[in-house]
Amino acid sequence: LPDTTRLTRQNFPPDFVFGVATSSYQIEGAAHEGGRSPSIWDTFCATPGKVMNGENGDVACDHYHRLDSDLDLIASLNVNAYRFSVAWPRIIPGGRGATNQAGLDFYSRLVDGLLARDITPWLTLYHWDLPQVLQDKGGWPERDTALAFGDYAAVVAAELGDRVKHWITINEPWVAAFLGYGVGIHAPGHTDLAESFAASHHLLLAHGLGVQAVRASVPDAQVGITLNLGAAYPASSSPADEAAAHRQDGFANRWYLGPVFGRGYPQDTVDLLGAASPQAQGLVLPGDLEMISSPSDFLGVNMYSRSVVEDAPDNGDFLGVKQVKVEGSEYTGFDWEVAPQSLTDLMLRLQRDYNPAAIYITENGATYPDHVSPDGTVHDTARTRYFQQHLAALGAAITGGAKMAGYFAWSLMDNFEWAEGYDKRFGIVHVDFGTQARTLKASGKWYQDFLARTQQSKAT
Ligand code: GBH
Repeated sequence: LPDTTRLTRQNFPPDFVFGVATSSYQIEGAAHEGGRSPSIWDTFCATPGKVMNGENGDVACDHYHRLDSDLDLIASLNVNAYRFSVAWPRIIPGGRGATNQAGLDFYSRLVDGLLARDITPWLTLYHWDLPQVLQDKGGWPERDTALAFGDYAAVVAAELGDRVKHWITINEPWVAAFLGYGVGIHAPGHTDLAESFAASHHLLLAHGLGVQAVRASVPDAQVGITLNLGAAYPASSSPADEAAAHRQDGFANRWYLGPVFGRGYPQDTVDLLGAASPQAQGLVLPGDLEMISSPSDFLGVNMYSRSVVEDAPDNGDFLGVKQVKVEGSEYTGFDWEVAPQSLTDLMLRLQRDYNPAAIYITENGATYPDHVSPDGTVHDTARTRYFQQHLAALGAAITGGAKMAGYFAWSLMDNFEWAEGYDKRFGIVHVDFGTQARTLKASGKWYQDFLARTQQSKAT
């Protein structure tokens, strides 16, 4: 890797987009205001034992009430772009049907505020806050949920498409499907493998319907999906471990990349799933794969780590792999390995195998136990180093021929970290959840300076 500390904005193409990212339930709060109906995360948080310390997103960063000052905060970072998500239960509280003007107005103000500050809005339509009313009818394992998503996408596109030109349909279908319906550590907390693969098919179908809906009303839109991807490596060079890494790659990466890029589901993973596969369940209807592979303009990738696996044939699940810790590697607060070289590897592999028109890193970041010093700042040198190393790795991917077009740091500010509540902090801005005070961390200062040296046209 190049010397990471010397990295400047000049190491990246002039039109390369730099931003920060958030999501609705993680920052907005105002969960019971403005006509918003409950989402599956409100329900999940209210279920004892599901979220650390019984915490929830009722208040979160109170962003809903602090929009203007948060917009100024974003602008102070010198970013070109801001990635946020729209809360479906604010827009269509009934899941389907009537729209809620207060919800539309909030995002309209957000978008106008960004444009007024010369920041490009990047809108994610679904970052896990499914209206509870749709879960009551079965949620993502039901095909109807994908159809409802298409209608919702059309509403948001009609309302904001005159000003928003960058659209992400679904954030991380793997997480929504597998953690939500398979292992149950995310909402709605179900533990059924077949359900989780039904959900994954309908989330992908929703992506295709979303692409079509956005294109129909915003002809000049750029649309794509965001996948959480992580390169999979074998723990040893034994054929058994190599095969385990290939299975892991099928489950985590190829299962989503294949359909999105028009190759269908990977047969090796279909075979492993047996009766739990969407095919065996009879859920893949004629036309679905065409819809899912509707041409998109970019691939969004959330990258945090890699996986290193060994063969574990007796571990009792369909995959038969075991994640191993790598001796001598650094790990972040979630026990995720810091593996920047794997970002280069992953990007080059995506370009080679799928040839996307453009790739954006739509999330990358790290959690550490931050300590606030007496002067109120957080000297998070490990987080700064993490960003530097991953940006350098991105530079290497560009040099190697990957069509990298942008990078969004996760996250603008500390926020509600799902099942971990407020315990795990990913922000480049510290949030005191007692007072809601925002304080730039050292990593945020570094990013701000890195981008300031380089301010350029934000026309993209
Ligand atoms: C993102 O998900 C979310 O989009 C975002 O809302 C969230 O705040 C952020 O991450 C931080 O958690 O166990 O070492 O193999 C990321 C989800 C993280 C899931 C990495 C897979 C595997 C790492 N992914 N994880 S490892």
